[in-house]
Amino acid sequence: MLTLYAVPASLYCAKTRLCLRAKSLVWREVLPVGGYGSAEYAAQVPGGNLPALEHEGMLLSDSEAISEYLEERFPQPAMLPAGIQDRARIRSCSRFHDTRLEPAVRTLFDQVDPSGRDPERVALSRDAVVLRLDQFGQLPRHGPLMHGHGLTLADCGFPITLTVLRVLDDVMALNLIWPGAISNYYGAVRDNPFVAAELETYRPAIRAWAQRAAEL
Ligand SMILES: N[C@@H](CCC(=O)N[C@@H](CS)C(=O)NCC(=O)O)C(=O)O
Repeated sequence: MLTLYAVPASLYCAKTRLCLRAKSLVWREVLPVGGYGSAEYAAQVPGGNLPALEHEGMLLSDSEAISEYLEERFPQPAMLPAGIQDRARIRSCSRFHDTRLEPAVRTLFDQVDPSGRDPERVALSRDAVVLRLDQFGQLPRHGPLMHGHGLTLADCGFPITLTVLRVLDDVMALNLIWPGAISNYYGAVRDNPFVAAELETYRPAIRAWAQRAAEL
């Protein structure tokens, strides 16, 4: 049995859920013991971060480590290409998501509430997001998705973060203009049935979070 520790509005939990869906796995989803940020959960998962996956007596955290574990433990359908260099490229793109794009988007989170918003910080965050979107548009992509037409490990984080960005843009009126390559990618990846299924539940969760934070 696979157990996913997750909360509905968490971006990295949605990324991991998408990987589970793409592998057609069955999993049980539970809230972190004692609640998000609790000492009980931190005692169970050092660092206290979400998501975490429990499987066959092992508890693993970090979405990237979890994805790679799922790929090795459940190799079909493959979510890494066959060639060594293509596999490396996909891993590199996925790391770009986790270490470049998403952290830039995350700097907007504490600015959603208009009562505590600092226009200078929003402008800096917006510039950082624009830079990362531009860089994302230049990543080597071999097909409409990161590699061909099927989902790879690198296609799990981007559709989630782009959806979060759309919601934030809407709530905070950021007026972002995406590079054409990103709009094309987002259109193509949302056509994937696993992405569509995940976004059907994730989009309302992140929208509700943003609207609550903005007190709309
Ligand atoms: N690199 C980690 C990042 C995970 C992450 O930032 N998770 C957030 C929820 S979306 C979290 O747990 N934040 C609270 C914390 O780190 O204590 C991953 O890929 O799993």
